[in-house]
Amino acid sequence: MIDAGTALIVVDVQNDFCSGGSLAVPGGDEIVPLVNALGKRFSTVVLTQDWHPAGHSSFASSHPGSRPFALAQMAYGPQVLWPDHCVQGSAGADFHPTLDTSLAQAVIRKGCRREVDSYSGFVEADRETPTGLAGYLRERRVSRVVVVGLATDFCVNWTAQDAVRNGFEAIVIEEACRAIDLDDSLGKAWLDLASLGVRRAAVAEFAS
Ligand code: VGL
Ligand code: ZN
Repeated sequence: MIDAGTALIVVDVQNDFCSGGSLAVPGGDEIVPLVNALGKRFSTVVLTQDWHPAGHSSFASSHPGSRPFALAQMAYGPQVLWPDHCVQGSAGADFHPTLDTSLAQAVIRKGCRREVDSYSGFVEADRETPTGLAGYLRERRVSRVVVVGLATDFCVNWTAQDAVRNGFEAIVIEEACRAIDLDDSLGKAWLDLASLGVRRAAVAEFAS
């Protein structure tokens, strides 16, 4: 086992981000065996679940005349508009069928409010509203998080960044993530992560 002060955070391994999903991340399904193997090595495993109400403000369909992947201005700043995805209670919002969810002690749902998105598992896009994840981890004496899942450049990126902003050491395992990569968002994500001190580690360090 990895030491008890280190938690695995599995970001948004949900049907809509996997093949056949409405916002499929290329190769998204490929990470599932690796994530399952990693999960067995951690005593704290948290899943995040993108969980939007129908008509969510991050959906292009909620902005007449806008197409998916365009940018919109929200009260909290620029927002990429997405195809409808991960609607609360829909099959697309379910975890991938082969993800071993029994390994997780907690599920953090995010993006639940119609008018505010949340890429981060810690704080919503208004940068004010916490999800409760930081408190959960602190109460369990976690000081370090290993982040895997979908998508590298959006929810994995923001979750790892906010882990650091909340005082946790953060590590991203690149092989256990897949990216969307819009306009070099992936390259920018790795630069931002590096500048915050997030380490990019190989899976061999944690799964054996
Ligand atoms: C995500 C776009 C919209 C993600 C979630 O999980 O990376 N990306 N909602
Ligand atoms: Zn979303």
